[in-house]
Amino acid sequence: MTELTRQQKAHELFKRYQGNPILTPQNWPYPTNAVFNPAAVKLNAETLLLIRVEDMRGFSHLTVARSSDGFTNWEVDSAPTLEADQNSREEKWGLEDPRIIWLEEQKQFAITYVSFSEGGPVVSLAITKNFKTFARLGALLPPEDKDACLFPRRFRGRFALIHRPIVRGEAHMWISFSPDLKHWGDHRLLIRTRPGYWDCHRVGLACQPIETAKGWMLFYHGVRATASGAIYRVGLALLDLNEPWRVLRRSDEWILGPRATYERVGDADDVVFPSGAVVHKETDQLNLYYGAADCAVAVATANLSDVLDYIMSCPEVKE
Ligand code: BMA
Repeated sequence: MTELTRQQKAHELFKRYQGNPILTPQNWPYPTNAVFNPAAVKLNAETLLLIRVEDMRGFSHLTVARSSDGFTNWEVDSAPTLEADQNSREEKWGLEDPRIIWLEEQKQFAITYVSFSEGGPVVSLAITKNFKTFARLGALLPPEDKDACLFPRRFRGRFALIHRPIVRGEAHMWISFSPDLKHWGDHRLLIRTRPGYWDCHRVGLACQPIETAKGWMLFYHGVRATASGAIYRVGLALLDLNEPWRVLRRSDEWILGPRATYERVGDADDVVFPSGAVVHKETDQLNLYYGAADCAVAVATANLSDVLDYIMSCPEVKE
């Protein structure tokens, strides 16, 4: 496949839902400034989004919205679902950008989210069965850290976490390991920013890792700083199924970038920020849920098999 054919394929992979944005502050049962960056899972045949909601102080909390088709008729919880604990220094300035996976061993959902602590943003973990009651397991690693998600199972006896610390101003994606979800170590660089490319300034995990026959499909956001601000776009990588610290493929080009007005204009212009995905195996459909311009929630769809074909046509990553 030539460069141009592949770029064309990347460009056509995802279709924006024609009813976008699917959720805005106008759909909310209480006053908010913005609703964006949702985690997504399937629960009881419904699509459940756990959405970042920013209040008029500029602090965020997380609220559930449910829909039977994943596009329309959202039922939004009438009050915040998971709020910052006002007595906790870890959660002083709110909760942001959740990701969710089903932890097979615990038979519970694991939510990793950003807590805005006095010392900067940290990644915290909460588990739940029903999105009504939550057990908070605390911060996982020191600040500054964001964009984290667990994998649904252990690898060689250890849980694995993808996250994005900022070290010396550099923002690469890392993977770390833990025997008990509390003590984390064996930190390894996973995906770096690429000088010259669209993802030269920052990279961070987008939605939860998606298991496929060929490996873990990983959507990530990449940032380029420009004279008029940052542009957040989305790229794709493939990780080894049994050794997810090994990156097999990575797209040269982005597969989704700000184009629609609701993505180009908002509280933060030119941002598409996926943080949840739902795969419908029966129809091969992948719904990618994303925050648009830090204001609203939107969705784009693709066939999972097309996304897999595309990533297999991308360059192999040499370690
Ligand atoms: C990142 C995060 C996201 C936000 C994005 C664009 O650093 O804080 O929550 O959507 O910036 O503003």
